[in-house]
Amino acid sequence: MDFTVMSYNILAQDLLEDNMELYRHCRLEVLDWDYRCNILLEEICRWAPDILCLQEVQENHYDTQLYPALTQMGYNCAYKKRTGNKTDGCATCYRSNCFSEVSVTLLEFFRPETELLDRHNVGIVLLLRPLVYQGSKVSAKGSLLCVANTHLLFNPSRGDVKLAQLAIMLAEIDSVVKSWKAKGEHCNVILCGDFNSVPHMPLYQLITTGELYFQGIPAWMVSGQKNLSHKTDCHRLFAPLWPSSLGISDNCQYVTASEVDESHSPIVCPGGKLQYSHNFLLKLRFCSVSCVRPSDLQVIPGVTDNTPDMSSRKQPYVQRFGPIIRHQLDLESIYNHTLLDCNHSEVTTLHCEGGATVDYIFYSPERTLSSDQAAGGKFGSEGLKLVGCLSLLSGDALWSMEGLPNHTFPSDHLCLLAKLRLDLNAPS
Ligand code: KL2
Repeated sequence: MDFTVMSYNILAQDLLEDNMELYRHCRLEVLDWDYRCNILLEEICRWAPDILCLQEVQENHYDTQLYPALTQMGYNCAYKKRTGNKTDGCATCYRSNCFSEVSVTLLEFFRPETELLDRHNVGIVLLLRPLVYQGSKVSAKGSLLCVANTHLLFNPSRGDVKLAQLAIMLAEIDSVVKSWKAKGEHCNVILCGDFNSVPHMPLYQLITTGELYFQGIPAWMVSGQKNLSHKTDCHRLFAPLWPSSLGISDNCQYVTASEVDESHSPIVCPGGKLQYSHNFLLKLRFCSVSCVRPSDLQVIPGVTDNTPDMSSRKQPYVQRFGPIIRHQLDLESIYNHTLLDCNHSEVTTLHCEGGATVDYIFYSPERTLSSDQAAGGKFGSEGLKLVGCLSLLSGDALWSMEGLPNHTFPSDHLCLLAKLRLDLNAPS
């Protein structure tokens, strides 16, 4: 079964009006909501994705224009507005003749009891089962599809918050996948949205490699949106990134109360001082980041020209207790962030202050089964096969059409669109 997924930040009108200086280059008519809304719906109609993940969906526009139009086009929709006083949120829609809904979770990243999680971003995790048509008979069949959609915090200097928001998202996906695995069903994952982070930087690395060594990294570096290395008061990341009371492990999995790793939590001593365990403090002594020197480091003879002693990293406990966050989902990006000419970077968003890739569709890629699994009687393959995707454009190409938004593209983001193949005979 082939199906298409679109991820699209449609630029909420209230955010556009709050940040008008970003759209100085635009003709006024392309900033008008009704004008943009028409082009947007035309664009969705043209590509007719089977699954549609939208960000920056303003609640009043969703209620009065988008929801009615999308329903008319055959979509079922889930919507989650941001908490706090912002007026937009995320919407995930799917064609009701392609999928049936198994479950939906609306996630809020704002956690009043966790100081770090004080921002009002949200996410949606939807579990879908493909509908298969055989003659006139329709049946729900084949592997489940977990579709997660989010818009992470924008603030370029708060990578620590972005990582914690991502961890909540990953923990929710993990728990859906695990609970179905326990029932013997395999579940493929699609994670998409606006991550406000650029390719190959730490947040992206965590998603695509399943692992991030974060100790000592400056918070701005996590997303890489802006180089803030000139700031002297820059905040760095130290373990633990979030308190164990959040209920999420450094494997980005929910932990039950009995599993909470006490070694991470400091003991509060009389007088309010925090006391950390010996093991926890050992983790902080050596970190790879302390061996990486900034290229513009001022040379002080005998001090900054000394070569860091990498042999100290060979000490066994450095590997065993390194402050690392991980996740167990196997995720790959649909786009590789360079255009086919190899000379230009893809951009997914562009305005006066520049262009970048911050939007992604990640998916569970097809992996060939090991001979053991094959011998165990499993046939077919797990994972999704990438059939194709809609090309993005370079910043130069977009500036040659007056930047974003313009008469063709109604948002300051482009849509991402992928066609994927699901093996309906996959082992379950
Ligand atoms: O980068 V975005 O646009 O994914 O396209 O996500 C945020 C920004 C969105 C939601 O908070 O609003 C935009 N400067 C530029 N853009 C901003 C700012 C800002 N100070 N604040 C919010 N946004």
